[in-house]
Amino acid sequence: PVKAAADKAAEKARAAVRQVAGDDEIPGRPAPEPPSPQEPTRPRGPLPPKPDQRGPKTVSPTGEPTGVDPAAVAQRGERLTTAQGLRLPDTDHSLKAGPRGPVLLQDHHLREKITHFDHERIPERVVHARGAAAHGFFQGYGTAAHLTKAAFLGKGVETPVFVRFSTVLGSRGSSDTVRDTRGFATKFYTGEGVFDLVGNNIPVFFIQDAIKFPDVIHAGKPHPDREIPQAQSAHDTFWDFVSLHTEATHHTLWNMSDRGIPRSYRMMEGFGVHTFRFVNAEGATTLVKFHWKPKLGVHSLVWEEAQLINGADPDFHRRDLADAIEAGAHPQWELGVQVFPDTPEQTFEGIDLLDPTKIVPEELAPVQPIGLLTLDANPTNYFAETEQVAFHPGHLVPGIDVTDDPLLAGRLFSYIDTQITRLGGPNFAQIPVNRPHAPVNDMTRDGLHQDAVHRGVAPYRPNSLDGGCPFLAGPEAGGYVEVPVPIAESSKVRAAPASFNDHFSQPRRFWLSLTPVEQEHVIAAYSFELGKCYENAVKERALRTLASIDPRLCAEVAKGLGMPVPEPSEPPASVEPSPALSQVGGEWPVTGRVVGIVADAGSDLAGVRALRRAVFDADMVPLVIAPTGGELTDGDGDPITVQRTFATARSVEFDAVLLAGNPAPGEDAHGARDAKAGDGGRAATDPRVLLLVAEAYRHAKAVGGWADGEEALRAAGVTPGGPGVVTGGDPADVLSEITRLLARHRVWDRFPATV
Ligand code: HDE
Repeated sequence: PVKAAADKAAEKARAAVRQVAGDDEIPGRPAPEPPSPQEPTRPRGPLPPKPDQRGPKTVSPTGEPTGVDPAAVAQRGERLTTAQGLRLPDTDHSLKAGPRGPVLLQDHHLREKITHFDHERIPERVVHARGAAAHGFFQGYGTAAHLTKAAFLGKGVETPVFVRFSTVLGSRGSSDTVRDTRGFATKFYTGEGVFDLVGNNIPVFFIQDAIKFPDVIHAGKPHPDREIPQAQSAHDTFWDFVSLHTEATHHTLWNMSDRGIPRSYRMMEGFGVHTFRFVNAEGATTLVKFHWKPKLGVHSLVWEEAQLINGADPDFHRRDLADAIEAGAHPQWELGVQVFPDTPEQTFEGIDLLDPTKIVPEELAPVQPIGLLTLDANPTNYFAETEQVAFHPGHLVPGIDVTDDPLLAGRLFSYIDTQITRLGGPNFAQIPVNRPHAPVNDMTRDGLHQDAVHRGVAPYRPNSLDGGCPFLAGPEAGGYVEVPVPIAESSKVRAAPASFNDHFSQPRRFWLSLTPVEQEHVIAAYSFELGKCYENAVKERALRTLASIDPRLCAEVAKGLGMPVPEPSEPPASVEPSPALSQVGGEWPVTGRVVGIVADAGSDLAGVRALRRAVFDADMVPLVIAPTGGELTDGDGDPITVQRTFATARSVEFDAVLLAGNPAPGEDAHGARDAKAGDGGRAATDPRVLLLVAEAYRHAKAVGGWADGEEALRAAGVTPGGPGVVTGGDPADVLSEITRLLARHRVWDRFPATV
């Protein structure tokens, strides 16, 4: 009877197909004349599912946006259940033969719970393992409309995005503020499909050809024998590789500059690195380089600060991003493009646009703003979103195409491959964070972790059984057509163009574009990193590459290493600086800057209250630091909540530090106060406060105080009236000067310092 029912159902289904297709014949059966049915020519939806094909009601069909909240799949109802929805009375005890007896194999809940746990981890990304991400939206300005038909760049078009920032070398659990390149990957969920801009905070790359990627990464990752050091380039194998492989010189110099230690993800530039190709509605093409410009300016840590943070708060960047978004200080970047004519040479002012170790100075090709990115929501679940997001430079939309940059070509191959390993199969586009918001109607089927219950019987083309669907889309229907770029006649070779041999002119330009303070930091960084190497041959070779960048850079680093100054491998090139490459100069919004206010029970708490309000009014974050946790009270106004204690605060957390004064110096205000907290010590003499102030000063941060707050400044060795040291009687005046200083990020005149 089962078979009879199945046959009947199959016959019914065939009849339904015949009815819908308007055709009596089924392919695969002996066909009378005329032969197989013609492919339908007019679009029509796929056949309705037959009763025997209907799967369970699915929550995530690929295709049309479902509006189904993925959270509902994870957690529904108020009772604890198994993964199958069975309600549970107990999840704390294994099923045993008596309270002291052996655990029974039949405990299916124990097995499910532990087995799932055993499989909770997935392989971390081979590079960019440590990241932090946020949701947001992108608004096109329409200013690129004459260059590209990409709809999401149209005027006023708003597109949801997900952005993941990352370090490159470290493992998932490594520290945020290591010296490294940062990833800046953006997923645009456009109406025409997903567009991924998978960029970095450094505009050039170590290698010119993807085939060398395993080499550079093997050299940068920890040594394979002991697996140290973690998340950094200060070791022999990295310097061995980059000194032998001089095309890495430019990227390495950027890493050794302040760009290698950003203050915040919110204060980083982003770059597409490769040259891309825009295509407009008429089919005309231009070559472009993508830039993200942060509204808060480009700012960095100083090296000692970065190292301290790695211990004090390894999640510094992650926390900073999440806190800012939660506080409503939504970070923004303007997307811009440098535009170059699409000539057969693919060069601009002599610079090879296919060489990813080269930039085009902004003075030669200004960055033209084309849209605005705002990050306004933190992920709900780190694993589901930040970990499982899958970027790929080959996720493109009509209007944006790739070029023949050999590094990009390899990436187009690599990213999809890595996702298959990392995310356990080819269906990673069905993971909620990766789902396109445009309708998906592909013909891929099955595979591990298939979430969709596909309808129809014909996932192939051409077909007649599913009405010929899905239908192809020409350019007029939004189809993606590769630009028919002519290929120069040539022969098959393993070779690079001659222009790729210039490895030093651009590093020299970068060096010459930095201010003296920034150059000091570069010298200190090379001295530190090479100082961590053991092999003299490696250090000597690295010094030779520095000699080809600049004799002073080389001499200063050689001095730090206690080594002779070598001859350059080639004489320094004659190039013009590009002032746009310097981070020093200019004033920027102070939004989200953290102002530490040190106070104790005897301080001018009315002043602290007013100061906190003023800091908030300036869109900054006040954090009160007191001897102990709890509240500071003086009986006059609201109690002041203590956010940091002398034990938990470290200077690196603050952009500026202010010391609240005692309103009546000389008197024993402490005794007179109703102090519930903060009785644990005196700010002016506590060694932890003195360290806080001394470090903030050494790191060229604005510091100050009012009333007798000066006492602690002096005790910390900081002279009131010195650069960036603000004192006065009125906290409001002190704050307004501090705010002015913060707009410039650091008190630059305090350098050069030994940091
Ligand atoms: Fe990547 N890169 N990459 N890369 N890359 C990955 O993909 C790779 C390169 C970049 O937050 C991996 O999903 C090759 C340049 C970012 O998830 C992997 C080559 C640039 C991210 C991979 C490069 C980048 C990655 C590891 C040389 C700047 C993190 C996990 C041909 C333009 C994305 C993954 C995220 C991640 C391969 C070079 C940026 C293995 C083969 C140049 C921001 O597929």
